[in-house]
Amino acid sequence: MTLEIDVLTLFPGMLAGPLDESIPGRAIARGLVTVRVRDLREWGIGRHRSVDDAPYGGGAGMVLRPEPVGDALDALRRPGSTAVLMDPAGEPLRQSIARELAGLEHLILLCPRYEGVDERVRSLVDRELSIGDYVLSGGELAALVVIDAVIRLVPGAIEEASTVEESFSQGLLEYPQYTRPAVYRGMGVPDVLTSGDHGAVARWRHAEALRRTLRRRPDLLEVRQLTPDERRVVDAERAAIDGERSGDHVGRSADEGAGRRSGVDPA
Ligand code: JBZ
Repeated sequence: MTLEIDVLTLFPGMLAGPLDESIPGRAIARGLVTVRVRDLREWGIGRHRSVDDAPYGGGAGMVLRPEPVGDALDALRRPGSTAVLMDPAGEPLRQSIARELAGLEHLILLCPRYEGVDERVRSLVDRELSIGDYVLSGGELAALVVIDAVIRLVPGAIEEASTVEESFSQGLLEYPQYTRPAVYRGMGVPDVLTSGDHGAVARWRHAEALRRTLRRRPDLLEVRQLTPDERRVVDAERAAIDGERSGDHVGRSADEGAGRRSGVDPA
């Protein structure tokens, strides 16, 4: 069964490139997913196919009118469709939502422009999603993020091995990856990776994923039940972190290069 996605946008050209390439491009070419990009202006009002108007009550900018959106949804919806409004006030996208969407048969992604949609449009959709807390000019890039996250989860879109590894490390950051050369600008490769001991490699990678997650995204560990082995790794790393903070630590740990140095966001 193929997942069908309709994207409603005033800028159809923004969608084409990214969907032609790489994993989405291949999944679409193989017929695992169908993506149709529809110009909202098809449902614009009057001779000028108008889609926006000034906000009641005044204020800067324009608002996406409800009628083109309502008519477009009426035209595209069928039993089993899920209509999603991309909006900064939507539910933050996460992997479990991507998994839900990947199991649907028909997804309609509505991409607003201007200052956003008329409030009454919210009652016409099934859910509202946001890809994160930064300001975008419109919903197209957000919809592309949703499409990419969803398409990878459609059976056959990526190598089965990748999804198995992903489920093993569910909710953790990735372990460090290395490839040739063995020494790059004086930096070597951890010995365990060239040891040929596959069990040791797997244990090291899992421990590294846990350590990195603890240092960079401790929030991810709070919602994760740890096995006794995992608990030992995390406790040891937490002790190491405490040692570094108390000032007896010299030099840099392997993982502090790019991360945040305090819990305070300077923005
Ligand atoms: C989104 C005007 O349309 C917009 C503007 C910002 C924006 C979206 C749509 S969707 N931000 C997000 O996913 O956070």
